[in-house]
Amino acid sequence: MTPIINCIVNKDTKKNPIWLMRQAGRYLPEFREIRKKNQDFIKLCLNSKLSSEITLQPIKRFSFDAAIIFSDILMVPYGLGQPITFEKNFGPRLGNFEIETLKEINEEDFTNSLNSIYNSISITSKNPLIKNRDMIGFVGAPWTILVYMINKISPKKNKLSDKFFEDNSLNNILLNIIEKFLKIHIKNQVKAGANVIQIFDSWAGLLENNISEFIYVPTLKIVQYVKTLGVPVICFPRGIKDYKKYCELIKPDMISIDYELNPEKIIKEVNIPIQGGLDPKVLLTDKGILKKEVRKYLEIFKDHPYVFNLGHGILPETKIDMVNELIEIVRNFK
Ligand code: 1CP
Repeated sequence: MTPIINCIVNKDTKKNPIWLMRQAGRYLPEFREIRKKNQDFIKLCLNSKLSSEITLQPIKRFSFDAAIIFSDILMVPYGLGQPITFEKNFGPRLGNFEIETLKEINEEDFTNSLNSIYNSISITSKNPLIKNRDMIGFVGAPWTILVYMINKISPKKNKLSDKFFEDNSLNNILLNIIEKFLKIHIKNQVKAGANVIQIFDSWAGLLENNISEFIYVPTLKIVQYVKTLGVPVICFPRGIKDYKKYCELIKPDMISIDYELNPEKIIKEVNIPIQGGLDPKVLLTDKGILKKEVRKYLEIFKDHPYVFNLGHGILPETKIDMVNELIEIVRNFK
């Protein structure tokens, strides 16, 4: 059994598997090397050979227990025909779309436009390096995808505009379309060889009201769908205020926690396997602080099925040496 499945299915507490969110990314010199020659980020995500190579980079270097496919949550809006570019030091910038055009997109068109991602999963999952490791596929949660599609840039630079909730009928039509294609995207990834699905709700914490309408109801539909495919689903509702309620309503197979959440509180509140938590900024400090902080999580979760991970993506300025140290601490803990 692969490490994450073992943790989820057998509730094994003897070992803590480890992987890091955004492990295939900018803190790696070998990634930056490829990125320099491939300025168009979308094209890079759609290059099966390079995407597979990037996915395997952190496995080769650190021997993590899971690989996560190099792609992006915003490939779904791209597959729906919404223009999108990634600008240096700015992030994603999305263009306009016509709801009537979106309504006409069918499964085949969508799948064709993202086929190279599925191909990349297929190539990667057959690589000998993935033997005995998990191959994680992923999507953004409906709410987070809606935020990017409507807001068109990262909301952290702009908060959510007041206009966001102005046209709720548009939001609802769009949510239905997003749900439909997230399911297709998940199904295609599983068919290609993903054995775990993670749902990133990076902007869950932005929502003060209407949490049921925009988070619980649509996410539950996606989670239930993943379960019908027979693969476990990990949810990461970053910044959500009430993790307990989220877990009770959504029932993911594993909950990934953000760094603002008190780990001593969550362990009393939920009884499903837990992942993550460590503040990625701790990797920018020194080895003494790192050891103390990492051991804090390992101690708290020592009798609970726990996958070691961060409480958000690894930062681009992270030093390789600190990642090596982190792995050392986790692997030598038990
Ligand atoms: O070189 C570069 O500039 C590209 C940086 C980069 C990378 C390496 C982006 C742009 N996306 C990715 C890959 C990526 N994105 C992965 C690959 C696998 C891995 O984790 O190793 C994954 C899982 C994602 C998921 C993703 N994309 C999320 C959810 C996780 C999170 O960090 O909250 C989000 C919000 C995005 C959108 C996105 N992609 C990239 C940027 C700069 C952003 C915007 C982030 C923001 O709005 O703040």
